[in-house]
Amino acid sequence: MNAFDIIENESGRFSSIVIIGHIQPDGDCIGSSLGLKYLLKDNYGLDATVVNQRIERFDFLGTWTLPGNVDYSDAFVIHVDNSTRDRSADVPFIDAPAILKIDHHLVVDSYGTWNVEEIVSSCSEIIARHAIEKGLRIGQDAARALYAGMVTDTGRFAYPSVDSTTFRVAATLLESGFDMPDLISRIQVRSPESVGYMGYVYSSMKISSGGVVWLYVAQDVIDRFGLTPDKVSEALSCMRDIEGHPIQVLFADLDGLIRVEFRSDRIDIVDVARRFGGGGHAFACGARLASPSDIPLVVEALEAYMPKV
Ligand SMILES: [Mn+2]
Repeated sequence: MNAFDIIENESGRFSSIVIIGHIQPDGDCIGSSLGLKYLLKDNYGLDATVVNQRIERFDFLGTWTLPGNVDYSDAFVIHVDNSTRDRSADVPFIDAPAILKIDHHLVVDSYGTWNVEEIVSSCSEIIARHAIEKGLRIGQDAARALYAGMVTDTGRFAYPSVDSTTFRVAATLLESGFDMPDLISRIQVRSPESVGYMGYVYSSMKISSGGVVWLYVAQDVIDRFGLTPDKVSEALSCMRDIEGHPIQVLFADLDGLIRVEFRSDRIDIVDVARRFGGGGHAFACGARLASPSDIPLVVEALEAYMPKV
């Protein structure tokens, strides 16, 4: 079902439209939520409120409301890029009378009244493709936001999730005429602190005896470089480039727990994430640990998935 059919047919019965992303927002979360907001305004004259946590790097794409400021009692909620209800940027959304879930992660929690769940490269790709199939007008602001989501969630169109449809959708977005090189340079720009952190990552990451690349970013490091959670995750882009080591895992102190992010080059490791209470995609997933003493257990569990040579 086309997501815009659902919005067209159902949203008018409610006093507001609210678009929400997941906690610790990334480019796809911000891009898909703002891109959808612009599409609704340009094509239907609908004003939607976007709710996300702040992520400075994407401020140039638009404005949104911070969690905790929205009344959901008569809201039509569109939740984007979020697999499970507990990962929402604004958990009280679940009490809204109407929820449209649009997501591209493995399906574990169909929390919507309507669920548009497609396993493709990004949530932005779903929204853009539905808009194209529906014949909607895609203005430069919408195209730029959706393209930002696509380009960041695919590692610049390099991940295995990219297929020919991804490029067809991206091509249509480019036809709107937004300044693509300017967008890419805004996304790629790094602060001096961020470059310092990359230096730390390259000199501190480890390769276990079984070949898994891992790094634990403790609170003192986070403080030293002034890192937000999404900045911490940028370590993964350094860790995945080591020849012959297709599995990486990043541990970082976060809110009294240890956030774990798993990545692999086409090896299905999501069972390890699930074993430690997490989930996600086959090649990109996450979990939380209560204590650093569990780190060796996670690394050891991943070693069993390394290709045998
Ligand atoms: Mn995404």
